[in-house]
Amino acid sequence: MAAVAAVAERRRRAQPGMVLLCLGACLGMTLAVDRSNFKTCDESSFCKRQRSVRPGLSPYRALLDTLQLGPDGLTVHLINEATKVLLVLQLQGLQKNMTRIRIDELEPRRPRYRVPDVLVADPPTARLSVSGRDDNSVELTVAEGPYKVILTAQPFRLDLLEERSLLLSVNARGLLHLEHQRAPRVSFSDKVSVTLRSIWDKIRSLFARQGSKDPAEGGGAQAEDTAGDGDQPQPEETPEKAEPEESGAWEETFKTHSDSKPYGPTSVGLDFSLPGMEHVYGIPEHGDNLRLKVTEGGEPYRLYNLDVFQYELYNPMALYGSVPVLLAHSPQRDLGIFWLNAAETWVDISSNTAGKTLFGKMLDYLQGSGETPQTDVRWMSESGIIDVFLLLGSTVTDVFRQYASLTGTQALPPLFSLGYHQSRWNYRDEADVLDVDQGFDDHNLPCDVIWLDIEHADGKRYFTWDPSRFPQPLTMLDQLAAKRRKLVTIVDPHIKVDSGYRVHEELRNQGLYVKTRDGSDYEGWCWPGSAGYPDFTNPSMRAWWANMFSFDNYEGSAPNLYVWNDMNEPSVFNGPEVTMLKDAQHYGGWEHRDVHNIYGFYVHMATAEGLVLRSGGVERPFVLSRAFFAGSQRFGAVWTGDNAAEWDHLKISIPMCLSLGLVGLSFCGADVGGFFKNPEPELLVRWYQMGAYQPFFRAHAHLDTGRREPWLLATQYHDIIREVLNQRYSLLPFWYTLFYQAHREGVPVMRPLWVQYPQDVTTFSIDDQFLLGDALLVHPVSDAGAHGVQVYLPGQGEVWYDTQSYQKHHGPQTLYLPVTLNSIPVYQRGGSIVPRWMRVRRSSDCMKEDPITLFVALSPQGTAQGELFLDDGHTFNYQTRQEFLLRRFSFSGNTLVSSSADSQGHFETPVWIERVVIIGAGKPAAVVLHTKGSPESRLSFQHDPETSVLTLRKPGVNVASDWSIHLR
Ligand code: MIG
Repeated sequence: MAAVAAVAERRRRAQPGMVLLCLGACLGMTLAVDRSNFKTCDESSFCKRQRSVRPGLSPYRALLDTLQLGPDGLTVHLINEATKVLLVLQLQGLQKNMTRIRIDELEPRRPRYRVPDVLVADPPTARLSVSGRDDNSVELTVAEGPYKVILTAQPFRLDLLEERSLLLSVNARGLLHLEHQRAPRVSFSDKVSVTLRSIWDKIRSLFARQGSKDPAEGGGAQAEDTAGDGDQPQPEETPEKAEPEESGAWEETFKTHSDSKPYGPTSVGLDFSLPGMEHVYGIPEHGDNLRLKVTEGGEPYRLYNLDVFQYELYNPMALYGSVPVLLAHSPQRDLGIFWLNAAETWVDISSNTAGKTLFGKMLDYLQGSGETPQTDVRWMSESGIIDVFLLLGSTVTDVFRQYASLTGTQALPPLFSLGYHQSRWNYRDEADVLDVDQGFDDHNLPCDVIWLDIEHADGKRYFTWDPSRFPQPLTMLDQLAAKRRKLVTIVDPHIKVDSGYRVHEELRNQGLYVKTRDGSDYEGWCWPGSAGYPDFTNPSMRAWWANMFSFDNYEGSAPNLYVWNDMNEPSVFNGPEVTMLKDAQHYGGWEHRDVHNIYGFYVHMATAEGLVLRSGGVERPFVLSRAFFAGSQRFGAVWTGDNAAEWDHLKISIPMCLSLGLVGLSFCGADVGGFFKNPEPELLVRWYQMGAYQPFFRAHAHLDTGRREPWLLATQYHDIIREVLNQRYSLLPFWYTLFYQAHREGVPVMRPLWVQYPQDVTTFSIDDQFLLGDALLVHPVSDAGAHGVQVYLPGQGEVWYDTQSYQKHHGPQTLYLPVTLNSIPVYQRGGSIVPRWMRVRRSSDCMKEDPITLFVALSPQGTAQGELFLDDGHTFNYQTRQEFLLRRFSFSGNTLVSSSADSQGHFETPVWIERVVIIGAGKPAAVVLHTKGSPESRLSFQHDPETSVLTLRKPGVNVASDWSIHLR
């Protein structure tokens, strides 16, 4: 019952009256979010104001006589004809087929936030030149790009064209809406006048009903002081001058919380039209399908990092992380839109074909009468500037690379972190941890990491240990190290306000906490009770934090201890929507409003830096984070938060992780087993089978659930779990290589089918299966009592081999496959080569020098290719000293060749090739091995005519060497 009490306490603090609901949920009723805790677009005043701007003629006009063209791109002023407020547009052609557009106020009263630290560098520009001009437009040509930009002055719009086809238009619907900063109507330092003002506003708005003017614009341009010096604007005391303004513009309340909005309305919005596009993806994190839905008429997708208690599926509500990147796909083309803004953001999607039946669309097509399909995307953010990158493809891989060139690629994880992680809230004490550790050995199951949740710390004071339960952490860590296993401890960003706690004392004394509007330390309610929130947007704070992970500062930590950042949205139990007040103050004078979505990114960044620092820059970090933003892939892994032991939650882990992979965050997983509630054995087994084929593989559970270490299942399930853990561990060389490719090229590890089969319309909405790299197709089983699944095998002329039976199937086809509880369908594509470690041991560290078996699956043409990346598995030496191997294996003309795919890399390793399994091969008369400098030798082999599997025994060559094997 401790758990119920803990959660109940949390709910009590957050929302009195929620206790009953939680108790009900904890007792096993269907879980559901309390939606009233979170804003709808209508309840978020800027979203409502933005959305009330209707498509039509834009009030903005580009002043072509202000146009300037320089090496850094083009600038031109835009005027809002209604308010006469001037904006400045900066347009840059970027190398690699991208365009960047920034729009800001020409003379802002106060500078607007520009998101730092997300871009890895200033993106190299490509020269723009004017290639045409008339009274109302300018045509620009991008030096290295195949595309042109046409700027139309009135109404303002931009069109990006390649050859004669229109790729994308900006402001074609006229939804550009930038709320310029204006003088406040009344003093906000005087609460009385605030109250008076709101009464006044109400009276005025009653009288103003007849007025036809857009109230959001307020006509206040002449009245306001635009000579801002960048400091706090001086409020005016002239309510007489005030025009009616929509409620929420200067002050906003939600439930019991009020947001003082000292700078007034500052939101930005803009639309993008994508002709020819019917399928859009991305903008995680949502508990929703992979393919985004049309939102017009409903709620837009919301991006606002929130700790959503018992989140519901299949809706556009915001969750823990935000990546403002959208991908558009058609059989002809792929595009991306990266909206670099860290404030609360909403995304509306509309389509001219939505609502049309497939039949209707076909009729249109046959009669040639239909419009071209088109998707329109509208972005709305509460503050900041408009800063958007248009990633023009043309292929989806190009889009991945373009985005990676801006925000970086997935950090190369330490090998161990690709193994299996055993977590729960909480392992009680040291003995419990060591028992669990021993349990894996006793049951002959591999495991790399055991996790400790918040109860391990002394009174939720992170960086400390509960003295009675964890009196000897170093001894415990040593014992795990002897098993070649790791420990992860949780370190959350809420710091207990306690004068006896060194972390708090230092942060307070150094002024490193987030501040309230009036400059005192902001305090919120969280696990430790009253807590301060370190201001991670401050570089000095991050440096201080990173330093806390040194072995001296974090007492009881050791090199095999890694870290987990939770609650970094940030979660504040008694804050609005369970997060921080938007008018809280950050480093540089920015409001929390401006930086909200990037807070968690910085926590993750500083923690990862800490782990690098503690080893003097030698060891690669592993940090799991719940909140994230664009670029978080550089710092480690993320997970999908507090899911539930329900079949729908098992299903949704596929589109949730696929969406993250599409926008760069490959290292994604969901709590195996489901966080809330107790899974029935079948669900737990199916979840292991799913999790084993997802990038981050961790079982985790709520404090209040029953224990569920795998051996606690009835014995009939043990072999099944062992089998699936073995499959995971055998595939580690493959996973590791996929992560290296993600790290090097920015391509996702776990991929939607359409990424590999961009022409195949059937793949565009598939949510229940996925690819690992381009080699394995996984169709997990996510229905209770399933006897079979419908598997879609894509690809004209492709063949797929069942990895269990080696049965061969031709694509494209939908195959009904009977299933038992023992396994899930996994296929290897003919044409791929997958490396495996066939002897599963206690942990990945025990296996990393084991010999490799190559699984060569032949295409119908008798060819196959694959890669293998190897290094020491844990340091940066692959980067700093080029100590790695990237091997390429390719099979054609009955010959398998091993060569180096990167001659820069050198790595001495005992790893050798112990076997080659060729799937789809005939029986050769002889098999001959050639290596440099030694005479050719014959290999023994075995051929199974039933399955067409040819097994070559003991080539015995070192994995670093060049060799070839010939089938004669
Ligand atoms: O408010 O640390 O998502 O994985 O076990 C709950 C306790 C706080 C939420 C995390 C979950 C973790 C739990 N945390």
